[in-house]
Amino acid sequence: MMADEINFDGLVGPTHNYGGLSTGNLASMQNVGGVSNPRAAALQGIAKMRMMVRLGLRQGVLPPHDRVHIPTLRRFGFTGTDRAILQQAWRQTPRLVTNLASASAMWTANAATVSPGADTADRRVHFTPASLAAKFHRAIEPQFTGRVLKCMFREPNHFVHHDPVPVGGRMGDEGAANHGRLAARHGQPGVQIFVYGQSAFTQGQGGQFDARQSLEASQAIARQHQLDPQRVVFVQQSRQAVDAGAFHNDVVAVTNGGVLLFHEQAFEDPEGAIDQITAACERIGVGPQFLKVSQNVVSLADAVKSYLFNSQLLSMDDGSMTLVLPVDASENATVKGWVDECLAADNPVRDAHYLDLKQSMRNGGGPACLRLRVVLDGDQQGSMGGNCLVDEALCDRLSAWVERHYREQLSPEELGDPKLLEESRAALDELTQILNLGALYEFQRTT
Ligand code: SUG
Repeated sequence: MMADEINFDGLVGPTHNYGGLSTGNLASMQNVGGVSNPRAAALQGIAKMRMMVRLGLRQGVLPPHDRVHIPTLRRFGFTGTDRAILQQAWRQTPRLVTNLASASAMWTANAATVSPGADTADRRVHFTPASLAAKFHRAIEPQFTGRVLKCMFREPNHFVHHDPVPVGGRMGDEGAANHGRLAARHGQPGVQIFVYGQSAFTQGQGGQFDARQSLEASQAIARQHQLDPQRVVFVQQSRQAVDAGAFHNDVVAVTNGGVLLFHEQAFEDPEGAIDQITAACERIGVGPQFLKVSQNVVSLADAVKSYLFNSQLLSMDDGSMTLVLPVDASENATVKGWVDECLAADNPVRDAHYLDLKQSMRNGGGPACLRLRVVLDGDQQGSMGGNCLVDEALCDRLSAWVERHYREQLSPEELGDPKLLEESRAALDELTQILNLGALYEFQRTT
């Protein structure tokens, strides 16, 4: 089957800020309280999409969520007009408002787990929105994510939408950030790799930070996506990596084609993982290539700081692969040295591009966090709703839209400002017209 991988990037929302909401994510913890630049953040994201288009790759976009999320404040007992609710909540419980103001839906690697039709028993593309149960500010995302995905991928002959995996305790699911796939080509049968932190039923974590992904949630997704168990591998994240700040596996590993690029300390049992993946790949006639980066060359600390492994590894038309990395990776001499050597070595990676994504990086979001990979054949692409496939003209329109609506400075103290809420809604209202998504947001339906 001929199919393309389309990377759907999350458009950064107008309330992008540094709330310090993600324990275990070192960048988020270190940058708490800083002044953000939502306009620069959104433009950096659009520049990434534009670069992908210029590389000849397929690119999509997902809209931001509505923040501050007033419907959730209503569920916390606040009543009155939206403006009054925000003001009261800000006076009584500002930390709740900060959580409901996060633009965290930009990191669409956490939006869902997606299985291409080449891997599923019914040949349809399966989507499960991530529950994001581990962090309150993210646990409010799946409902709207599900709505967006259903709106864009609405043809039931092609697409299946599942509910998020049930939550409670440690039953968390973080979506594609803890999921990889190896296949000869995107449209051909693949091996899916689910990377989990621990069983949800394990007592205690035994480490400094909580792992977010549970084994049972990963298994549930493999089951409901109707994957062939012979082509599914469950691999445990290493405790060391989680404690070093790899709160998602995509901070220390990335897959593409037949390649798994990973840090030596990414997995609890690296040899066991390689054996299992190799055996599963043999069943589909794929010889996997393991690009293992040793801790003597790049330490876990440098991997987490530079986000080397949070690069996008992309297949080009000529059969080679390209890395899209954060500029932070080029600022670390050891990491840059590794990339240079990798490009010269005997493997498919031939090119590297470094991008300034500093606004997102300060919250622990690199290039791979900002994208959700969806493999679609021609018919599936043809049936998509909305105007969410990106070309240069759409990048121009989106940039102009950002320039019109977004602030250049935002500090967490300003999140209770009703003017910010109004500005954000005006921006999102116009965006639904640009992306042709209809009345997607609750505020468009109730007013
Ligand atoms: O869930 N940061 C996000 C970063 C997500 C990165 N995604 C992947 N690795 N795929 C998180 O920790 C910080 C928000 C704040 O502190 O204001 C935040 O949510």
